[in-house]
Amino acid sequence: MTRHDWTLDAIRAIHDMPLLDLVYRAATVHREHFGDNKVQLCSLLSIKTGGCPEDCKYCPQAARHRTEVKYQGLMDVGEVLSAAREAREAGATRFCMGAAWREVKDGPQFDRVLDMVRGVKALGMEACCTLGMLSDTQARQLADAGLTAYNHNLDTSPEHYAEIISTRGYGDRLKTLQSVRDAGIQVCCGGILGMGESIDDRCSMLQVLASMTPHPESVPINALVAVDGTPLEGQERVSTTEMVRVIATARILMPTSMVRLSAGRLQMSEEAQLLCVMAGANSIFFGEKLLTTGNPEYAEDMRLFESVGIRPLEPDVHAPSA
Ligand code: SAM
Ligand code: DTB
Ligand code: SF4
Repeated sequence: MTRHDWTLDAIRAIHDMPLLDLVYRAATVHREHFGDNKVQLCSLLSIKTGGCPEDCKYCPQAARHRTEVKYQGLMDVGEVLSAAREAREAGATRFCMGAAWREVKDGPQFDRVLDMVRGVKALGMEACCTLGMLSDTQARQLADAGLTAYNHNLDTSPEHYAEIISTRGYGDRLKTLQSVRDAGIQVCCGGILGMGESIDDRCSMLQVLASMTPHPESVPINALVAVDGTPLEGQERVSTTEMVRVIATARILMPTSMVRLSAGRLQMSEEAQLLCVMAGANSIFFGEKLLTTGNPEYAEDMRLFESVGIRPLEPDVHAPSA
């Protein structure tokens, strides 16, 4: 039975349990619902990079931050599909395309993204996009093109949001997520740890996610990658135990969701990553780059997983909008 009515106190009590009890409980829930040693391999490509008008304090792609990110306009369909083919050969079952846009604008660029989605689906992979805010109609067009999932993160709690982003509100995020859900596309929604938020903020964000009906099918948990030139450049790195606590709590609250250990793996030891997997993470981004920052080497990831008997998950051919 999945629940959608968790109180903040109940979530905080889970989050604060002695670590061994917490990981044991999360691993038990994980085993009940998945019972395998599989991790989903997702590939990520930045199809439009930098120059974003938003002011997200963590993001190297915001035009107003002086970072080393180079602007790159929307890629061609052919280029994107050859990257997707390569990712499939390396074992990816999901191909995610990210654009540094505030929102989707109708026109030739959106039409090109729709072609990319059709192309990725034709390769037999799950297709995912993260393009900023969407209207109901745009969400339906993406669904018609065969999009499996749409990534749109809450990033932090409703209480902490204004500290991080001023150019849009929490309500805008929730509205896009509803358009995605209404269009029959799977929801991929999570957040970032290490942006100066309190433990209550982390629990509050998890409460918003767990109150969605149904729960988001995938929940990315990112550790802030503090990039030079962004307002959060000096933030201290989030500790392994803090990551593990949030991943384990997410697993307990949302037992059937894929919990993705997303940004920040390059800064973690192999053991720390395995702890996250033991606490219920069952999906990662692989490949040497996330959108603009580094990620562990593919061969290193494969060697690690093989050495501990973790296998890649097969593609979900029964995904709702497949
Ligand atoms: N522009 C779209 C949007 O904001 O929804 C899509 C792309 S945006 C880069 C996707 C997500 O990447 C953000 O919501 C945030 O959670 C994550 N992200 C961006 N920069 C990050 C960083 N430095 N560290 C960790 N996660 C980050
Ligand atoms: C998500 O939650 N994490 C990914 C994906 N969704 C799009 C992005 C991480 C970006 C990390 C910073 C960068 O590489 O630019
Ligand atoms: Fe733009 Fe997305 Fe980066 Fe915010 S997170 S600045 S919306 S690319």
